[in-house]
Amino acid sequence: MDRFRHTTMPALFLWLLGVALTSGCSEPGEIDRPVKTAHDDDARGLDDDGDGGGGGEGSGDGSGDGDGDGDGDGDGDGDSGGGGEDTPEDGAEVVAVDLPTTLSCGDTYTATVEIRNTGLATWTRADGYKLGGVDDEDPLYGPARVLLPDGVTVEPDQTYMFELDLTAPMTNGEALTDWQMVHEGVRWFGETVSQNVVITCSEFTSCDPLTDSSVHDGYADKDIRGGSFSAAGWQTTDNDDQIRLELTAPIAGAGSLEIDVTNFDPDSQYAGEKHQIINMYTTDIGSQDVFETDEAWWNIRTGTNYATGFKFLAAPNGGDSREEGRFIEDASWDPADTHTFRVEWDSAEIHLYLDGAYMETFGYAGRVSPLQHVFIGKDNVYSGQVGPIYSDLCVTQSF
Ligand SMILES: [Ca+2]
Repeated sequence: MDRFRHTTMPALFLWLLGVALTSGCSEPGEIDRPVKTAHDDDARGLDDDGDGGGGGEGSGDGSGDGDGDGDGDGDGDGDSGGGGEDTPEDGAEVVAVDLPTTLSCGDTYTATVEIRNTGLATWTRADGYKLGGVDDEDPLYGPARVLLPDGVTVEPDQTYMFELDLTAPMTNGEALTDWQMVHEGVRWFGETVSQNVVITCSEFTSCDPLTDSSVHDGYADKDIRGGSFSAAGWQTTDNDDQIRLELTAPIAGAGSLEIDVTNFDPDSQYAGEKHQIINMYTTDIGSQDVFETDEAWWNIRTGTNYATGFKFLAAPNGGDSREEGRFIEDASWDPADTHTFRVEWDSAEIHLYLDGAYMETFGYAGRVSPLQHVFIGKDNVYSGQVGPIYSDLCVTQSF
């Protein structure tokens, strides 16, 4: 849950300390920055008419072409101005800002930017007035456009407070979020507000007791194929049964997976030479199709080939990179016992533990693809083992 906690900073200090206001004062700057929208190409020629907005009414109408593509209307305003007025058609000044200076990985912060309309035109959604991400991108806000609600009009000298949910990526670093008013397809205008946001990631663990079908924090998807849930966990009842969990964020760096297994009985449950019962992969393919790719994975494999033991396999980068080893082939597994499998990895090595005891280390360097998909019961290479009950899955991402 930690990763969902907001890191907040007082709005006022952001305004005083961190927020850089740039661009013109008396004459809101017209920045000849391409506006990459469907309306862009047709309207670019209008950039010239900024000072020409002498006739208030006429130019107001002209702005309507932010919706459409006819730039003929707009050009009509172009050189006809010169009414002695300095007030531009489109003008804006920043009144108040609440942008975060720090965010934790994955956190969302509802930021606000309040803008005053210092131009002659009235802002509406239909006329294409928006708060725009400078350079048509924002690392914390995908669309790079914040729209006015339908029906809202911002008359000259009125202010409007835009709200935008900024979400930090799942990597350490810094992100520049910067915003300016845009008359879509016509021009960018007014003051720019910008803030460099420091993003810090701390270790977090995403757990699923595997007692029902719900998707838990930290997971984006839970694909259940067969088996049965109970308070004890999820049990395979057929050798096709599988749960595939997709982590919300791929684990590019260090991490671990831990899971409990009960009712594990090699003597009665092995139905084939090989079953891969606990696995992680980069993608949801989970089969040998990934051997020729740069995928990373690891497997816990059981089956008649391994007597009462199991095999551990780990590949940092495609099939040729895998290492594997056999373990405890003389084990006696009391089905009433609960066994804990734990796999830990970092950028150099991957380690296996069983019931808290260290078992093995393989090299895991050269991994270019992150681990994101967990397969329980079986992957898509071999059939599953019928009978084990899996519970208390926890995946930890470190940074
Ligand atoms: Ca930007």
